[in-house]
Amino acid sequence: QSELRKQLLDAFTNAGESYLSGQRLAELVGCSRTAVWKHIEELRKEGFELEAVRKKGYRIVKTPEKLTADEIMLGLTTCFIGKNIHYEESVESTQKIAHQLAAKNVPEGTVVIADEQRSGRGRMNRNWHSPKYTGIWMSLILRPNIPLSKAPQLTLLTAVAIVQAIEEITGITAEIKWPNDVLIQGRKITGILTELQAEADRIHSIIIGIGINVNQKKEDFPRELQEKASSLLIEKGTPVSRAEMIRSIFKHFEKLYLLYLDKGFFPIKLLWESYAISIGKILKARTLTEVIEGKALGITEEGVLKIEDASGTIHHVYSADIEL
Ligand code: BT5
Repeated sequence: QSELRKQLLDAFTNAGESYLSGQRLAELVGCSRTAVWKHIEELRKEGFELEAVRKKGYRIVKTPEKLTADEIMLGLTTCFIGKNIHYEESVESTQKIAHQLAAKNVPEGTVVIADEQRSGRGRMNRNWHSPKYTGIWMSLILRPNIPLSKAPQLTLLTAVAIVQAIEEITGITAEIKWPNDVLIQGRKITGILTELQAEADRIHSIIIGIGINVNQKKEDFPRELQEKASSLLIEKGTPVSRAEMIRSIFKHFEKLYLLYLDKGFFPIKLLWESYAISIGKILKARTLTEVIEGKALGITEEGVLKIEDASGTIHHVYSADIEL
C-alpha cells in the first residue's frame, strides 16, 4: 500500500510539470486505474492539490502546509537517505524514537521527523527548543562500519551537509562552530546531537539528531535565546519550505557520506575547514573537567580539535563548548 504511494509520488516527481494520465500512472506503478484514483483521492484529503485536465491527466500543483512524509518524498533524489520516513506530529524527542527503531534493525538512512518536540534534547541533557511547524526536528539512523572513535567525524560531516543545503536553498553561507553548531551572523541556526548504539568496539547504529530553526520569528524564541539563536526566515527575510530544505539535506548528506565511506575523513575535513569559523582564533573550550584557553590550530584526521595554550602546549579536545 505505502510502497504504491511512494511509486506514485516518484512518478509525479519524474514528470515534473507535465501531466500523467490515469492509464500511464497505472502502468508506472503496476496497479489498476481504480487503485490510482483511490490514492489520488487520499493525497487530496491530506492537502495535496492535484489538477486534473481532460485527455491529459493529473499533476500536483500544491503540497500541504503540514510536513508529511509524502511531501518530503515528492522530489527526493537520494538512494537510501530519507527513503524510509517515520513521521510524527508531536513527540518528546525524535532521538528517543530513532533509538527504538535502530534497535529493530530498520534500514540505514531511516529518518524520524516530527512537527514538534515536547522535550527536544541538546548535548548533556540540555533543552532544545522545538516549537510546532516552524523547524526541522529529525533523527537519522546510520550503520557505518567504522570504529567507535570515529563517530564524532559524522557530526562534522552532518554540519557540512547542512551548510551546503542552507546555501542551496537560501543562498546564505552559514558557518560551523566546532563541533556541532551551524551559525549565521554568529547566531545559532542548527544544533547536531550524535548518539550511538554499540557493543564493545562495534557500532550498531549512529543516530544523528538535527535541529534547524526554519520559520521562527524572533519573538517565537524564548527570551534567553533571542540574541543567541536565529532562523532561516529571520536571515533570509522570506519563509523557507521545510520539505525542500529536508530534501536538500538528504541529498548533500548522502553524497558526503558515500564519499566518506569510500575515501575516509580527509575530503570531509577539507570541506569542514573551509566553513569553520573557530580555526586560527583564540577561544575558550569548556570541557566537563576543565577550561582550556588558547588558539585553535585546527582539527585532526579524527575530527578532534587542537588548541595551543599560552605555554605552547597542544591540547586535544574531544568534546566541549566553545566560547569565541
Ligand atoms: C545541540 O546541543 O545543539 C544539539 C541539538 C540537537 C537537536 C535535535 S532536534 C532533533 C533531535 N531530537 C532531539 O531531541 N534533539 C535532536 P547543545 O550544543 O548542547 O546546545 C544546546 C543549547 O542550545 C541550549 O542549552 C540552548 O542554549 C540553545 N538552544 C536551545 N534550543 C535552541 C534553538 N531552537 N535554536 C538555537 N539554540 C537553541
